[in-house]
Amino acid sequence: GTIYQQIQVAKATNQQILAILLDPDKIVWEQIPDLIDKINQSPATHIFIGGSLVESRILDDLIIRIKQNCILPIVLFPGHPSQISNHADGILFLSLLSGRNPDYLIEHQVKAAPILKQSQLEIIPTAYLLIESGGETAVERISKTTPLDRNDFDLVMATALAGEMLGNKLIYLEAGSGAQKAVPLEMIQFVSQNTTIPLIVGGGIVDLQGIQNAYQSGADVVVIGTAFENDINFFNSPIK
Ligand code: 1GP
Repeated sequence: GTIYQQIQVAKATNQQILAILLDPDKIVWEQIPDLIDKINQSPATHIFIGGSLVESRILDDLIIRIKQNCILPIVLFPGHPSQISNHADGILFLSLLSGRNPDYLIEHQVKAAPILKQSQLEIIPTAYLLIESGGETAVERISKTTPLDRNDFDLVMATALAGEMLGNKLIYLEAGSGAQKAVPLEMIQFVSQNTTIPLIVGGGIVDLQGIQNAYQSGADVVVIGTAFENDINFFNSPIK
């Protein structure tokens, strides 16, 4: 089936989808064999690839290299239309609905659409919501948008609901890579109870307990970037 069907099945049967986010700019080429070994030994079900300032040639090379030794689906998580690679399996076609910058709401999508039309990538429209997380994150800086107040559950829920009504297939609650504070668990719960499409949660999750807490609160997909990047033995550590 498609990546999206897989996520839907997982949601319906309470299985946990775990994505490891790799930023091509932060990868040390010599360490890739080790990195792939650790990913293969981990509970990860998907690899997301993205970063703020990725060049497309590095992107292609990295995906080709990963696919030599890893069968997990590779999903692009782009910050810009230049970050598209036909070597991936799918792409989160993001619209940053938390912000009011037209570039990230529709302009980049208009630029990307003809390129995506020529590709074989599975396109997964995703309502992308940046939640305030205790300090400025790269998403906030680069998109020049204000994150949603982490205490304003009603506004976050209304934004997520609008995303669903617009026809998006996923909702992504994002604290931002390396966030000081992850998305509040009560917010995950509130949004998951009031929407029907699968929910992705990521940003600032630093331990295995944090991953479990997100699932228990209603996340269908959890994304881990920085914690694994900082320690490739992250998934071997026992739950504290
Ligand atoms: C960022 O949600 C992802 O877009 C993952 O964040 O790097 O903090 O795990 P971390």
